[in-house]
Amino acid sequence: MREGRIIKALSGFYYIQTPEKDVYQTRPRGIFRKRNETPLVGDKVKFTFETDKEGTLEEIMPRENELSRPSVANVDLGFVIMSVKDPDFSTSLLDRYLVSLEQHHIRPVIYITKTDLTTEEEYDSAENLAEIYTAIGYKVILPDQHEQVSPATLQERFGDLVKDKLAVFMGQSGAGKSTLLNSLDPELKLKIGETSKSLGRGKHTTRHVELVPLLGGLIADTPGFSAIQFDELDAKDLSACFPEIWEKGKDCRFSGCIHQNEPNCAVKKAVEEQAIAAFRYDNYLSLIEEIQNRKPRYGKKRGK
Ligand SMILES: Nc1nc2c(ncn2[C@@H]2O[C@H](COP(=O)(O)OP(=O)(O)OP(=O)(O)O)[C@@H](O)[C@H]2O)c(=O)[nH]1
Ligand SMILES: [Mg+2]
Ligand SMILES: [Zn+2]
Repeated sequence: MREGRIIKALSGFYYIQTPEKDVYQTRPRGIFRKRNETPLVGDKVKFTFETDKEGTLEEIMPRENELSRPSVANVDLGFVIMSVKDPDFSTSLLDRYLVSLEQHHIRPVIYITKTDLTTEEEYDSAENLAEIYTAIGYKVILPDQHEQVSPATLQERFGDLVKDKLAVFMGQSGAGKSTLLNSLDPELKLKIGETSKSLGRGKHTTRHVELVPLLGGLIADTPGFSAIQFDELDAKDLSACFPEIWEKGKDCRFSGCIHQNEPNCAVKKAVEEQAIAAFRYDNYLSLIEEIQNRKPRYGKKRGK
């Protein structure tokens, strides 16, 4: 029995990389299907091998965490890749990605792409947003407006962030996830797609999750998505996914305050005093309402 990590899942095969960097193409044992258990990219696993290329996936080690969109296990770091335009920047979408990571206690990093396409004014507003999110406590990477992209400058920018970690790149289709990975390592030659000019949307070029060795760790390129559901999140737990709201919420009159309609709410006061950005609070409120209006789910969580 050998140990490794699933780096790719495709057409019923699981590709397992060993610590020595050998890759085996494996089929899972029937027992996984019987138990309704699906191996995920990122899983640490045990496998047996028949040849030096093929084998059988025998056992999945316990997971530290599990993201469902993108579908990856044992994630240390989530890069939210947001384009300033094509597709347009949306704080409401950004906040949804952040919540989906915060919910799983995965550290988010915000990376802004396509700054080369901006006017001065658009770049200024991107800088302004970067400042707001930095003040909240997030690491934000905002490239210069007209910089020469090279693997060396990018590697310097990422520094040791990814070293020994499993990171995922997540974001809308067309945001530039695969492009950024190719810029980090031109050997990768990941497929990239045009953004539709008329719709300003990406074309879902990346179709499966794949881990690539980069910057001393592993990074997952993932298919773009913008629909995020929060089926597992209760209204009372949402404020923990907004660090600045969580912090101010400690001073609320009621201990169970969800900062919606309660009197003497320290969060609402902070918004009035502009200590919390109004758009962040608005995004928080829309999510609270979405959760409150969610249809109750019956029965067990559906297996995938
Ligand atoms: N001008 C400019 N174009 C970019 C930049 N990054 C990506 N693009 C373009 O944006 C389009 C989409 O890029 P992709 O890397 O395929 O986007 P993706 O996020 O991987 O998209 P999916 O795989 O569909 O999720 C391509 O035409 C890229 O050339 C950038 O920094 N500047
Ligand atoms: Mg892609
Ligand atoms: Zn409150």
